[in-house]
Amino acid sequence: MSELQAKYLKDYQQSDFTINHLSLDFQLNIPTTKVVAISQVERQSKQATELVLDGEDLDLVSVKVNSQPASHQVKDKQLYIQADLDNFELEIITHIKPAENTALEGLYMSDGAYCTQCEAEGFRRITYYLDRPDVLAKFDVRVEADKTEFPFLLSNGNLISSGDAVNGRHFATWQDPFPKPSYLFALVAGDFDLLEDQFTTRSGRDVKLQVFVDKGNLHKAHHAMASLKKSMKWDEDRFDLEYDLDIYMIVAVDFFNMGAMENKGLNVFNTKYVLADKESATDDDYHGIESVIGHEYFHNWTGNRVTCRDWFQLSLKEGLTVFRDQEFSSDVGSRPVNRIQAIQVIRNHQFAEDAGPMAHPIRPESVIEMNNFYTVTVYNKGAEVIRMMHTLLGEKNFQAGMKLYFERHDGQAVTCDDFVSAMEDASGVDLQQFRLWYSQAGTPSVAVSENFEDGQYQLTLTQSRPTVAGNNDLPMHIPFDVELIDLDGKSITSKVLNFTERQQTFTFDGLTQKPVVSLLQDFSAPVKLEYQYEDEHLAHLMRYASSEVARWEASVSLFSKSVWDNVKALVAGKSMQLSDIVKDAFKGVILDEKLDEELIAEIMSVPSISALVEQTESVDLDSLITARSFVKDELALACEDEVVARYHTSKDKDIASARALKNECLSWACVANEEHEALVNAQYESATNMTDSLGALKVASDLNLSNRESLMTHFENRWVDTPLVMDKWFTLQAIQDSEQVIDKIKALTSHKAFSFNNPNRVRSLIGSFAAGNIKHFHKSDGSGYQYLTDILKKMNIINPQVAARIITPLIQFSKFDLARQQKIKESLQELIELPDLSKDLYEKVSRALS
Ligand code: B3K
Ligand code: ZN
Repeated sequence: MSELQAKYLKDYQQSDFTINHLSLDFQLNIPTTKVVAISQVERQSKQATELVLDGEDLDLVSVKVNSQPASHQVKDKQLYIQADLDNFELEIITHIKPAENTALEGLYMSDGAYCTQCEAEGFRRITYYLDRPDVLAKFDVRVEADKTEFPFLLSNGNLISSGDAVNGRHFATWQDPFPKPSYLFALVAGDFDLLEDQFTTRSGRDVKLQVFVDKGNLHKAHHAMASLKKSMKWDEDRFDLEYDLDIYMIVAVDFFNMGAMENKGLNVFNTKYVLADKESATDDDYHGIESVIGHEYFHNWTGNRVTCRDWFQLSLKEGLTVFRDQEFSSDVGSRPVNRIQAIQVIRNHQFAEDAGPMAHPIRPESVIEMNNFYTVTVYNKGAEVIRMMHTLLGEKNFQAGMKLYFERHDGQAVTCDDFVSAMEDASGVDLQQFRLWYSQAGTPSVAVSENFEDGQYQLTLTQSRPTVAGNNDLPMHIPFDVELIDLDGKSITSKVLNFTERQQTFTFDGLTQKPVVSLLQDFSAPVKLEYQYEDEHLAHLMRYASSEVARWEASVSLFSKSVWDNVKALVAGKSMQLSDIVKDAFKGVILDEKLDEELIAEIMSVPSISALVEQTESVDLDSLITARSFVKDELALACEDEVVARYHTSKDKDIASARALKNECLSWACVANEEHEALVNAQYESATNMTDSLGALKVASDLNLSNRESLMTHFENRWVDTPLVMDKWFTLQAIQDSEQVIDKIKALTSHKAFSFNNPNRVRSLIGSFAAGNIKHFHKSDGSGYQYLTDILKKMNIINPQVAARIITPLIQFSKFDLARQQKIKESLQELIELPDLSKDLYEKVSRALS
């Protein structure tokens, strides 16, 4: 049971031993692969006489110290070796079984190719090692495998030699000149199509670029390659950072637990974030690929050159790298649209995590299974924390801070505090109070009140935080961006307030009339706002706020307020209604010729049910669903002529923003009147790209139009052999509004394109049902919960990481009624009693039940 014990940040200690060089030799074979690991070990503390290494699911063959068999013992997934020496060579031979590894951690098979995933603690499934990020070694790797089956043998760094071996086998040796922790190790062996290109860094070094994809997919690798070159150039221009090896490889595999992995010089990617052509990938897919390719590339400096001291510091590399990829996407694309999407992740997902049993600060203090902490809190709230520092320091000081950070820490494994100190020292800005963002969990709330008298406008801000275990209740440093707008829509002033006390009043003088205020512009801090808006006020902001993000923000508030007003009406037994102010505000946006089409599309894609659930403490789900449908229907009816007209004007433009708007218009048109179904058919039939065909199909499916079945069948037949496209089809099936949806999903798990062993498939069918079909997942009879529980029991054995991801909607139950909560708890109880419950699920389920 000791592995179910939490580990604590406060217990961190340096390792008694370090390893400065590791040579690995892989004899790749099925069923048994042999791994020889030779470490050069250095003792750091004279008192230490025993070296303790991590290892899991390994068959230990031998242990030698300085070429002599060494006394050792294996206990609780650790290997204890007697070692009363300051320096020695340790040789360990292990046997592993990659084809049986369905957890996809360590060395495993994806569609006949060997590949690895070592972050966070997967390297210990390859050999016994000091598997912790603060032990940095230079790696030499020799890989040997059958030559015909596995023509490409890849690892980190530079290729040193290759050639034939006996019995139709061949080998390659690789050397990585940069010391690295074990989590950045990678190995790939397989048969691929290869796209090659090159990039000349600004100091004039030539870097070979390679993208490896499954046979037959070469034509889908070009966007990934272009994105890589764009990322390399951007990091030089904006962050003054250049690539450091002679080669950069990306391998796309279909079996992958996450999006991608930044292994030094050899990134392994989920095919979802590499493969794209116009026919099979949507504009969103293209955007996702560019941003994930960027993200992994940017890790080369923020993560690889400077890494984490321990896993509690994960946000050091992830928060910072998400901030960097968001800035990349904003510099090369639309800044407001990228910002809107980032804000939605925080509001709709991170706030939910913060309000649920897995709430943790961006630097967690205790962890049972590290893989459970690759979260929206560590990543996305972490990025917001970096963004706030950027706001407080400004671009110039922020870049000076980055420079100082690299000067001080290149080649080291450091802490979040080291990063903040570099920012502080380079800028002279005091970040002492700001550091609370790293240690306090939970979402702060800011209550706003205002007063206008004699030309003076006063804004009083009061901050509070929910009680979360381990939190001290100290006020935070919140950069609070406001704009004051006059009644004619002209901007009076706009500034970032330094809000540092529990309550603070800010005064604006010399006004002639009471202004309309735009609060927390650009979402300048990840906080909740408490402010009583009037419809007129929001409609004014939708029209006149200088910031496009603020205009979108006002539309979200206006739509949400309309829904909540109608929920109240329902509960009071009154009839629902929607004011002309709301209808006119949306109509105004749809007719606006000057606004970016993608922004209009964002405004039209009004908050989902789950986004609305996040805005409240407790929810009457049935009333919420009714009220939301009412508001959406009324809006669509009021704007029917305008959306049909706008549909036709954007219909034939070959740009992503026009396609986004067109698809929103199509959906609104069909909500207003099913007669527009003809437009859906026409668009589906004439589509020349996936954005258009999926857009039409989604409208037919979401609204249950009469053409739904025929279009779904056509799409299935067309794409049944293209897994990533089938994922889109599985998702539409999973989120449909049908009383039979669970039976349909059950039947689809036997579809020839589905496999429980493939995380993308499981997420697209089961994950989307639980997270995206609120109405049927939370059906009051508990059938949704029971179905997910059955799947979780199965996935607990096949792939614990995937199980622990898709359980999220089941543990975030605090807002639902007691009858639903009771049913959920019964399901969780069933899980906690499983005899072979993984650490991953144990941590989440036990926190949810306690
Ligand atoms: N660092 C990896 C994530 C590893 C997840 C391990 N469970 C991808 C990324 O954030 O870039
Ligand atoms: Zn990352």
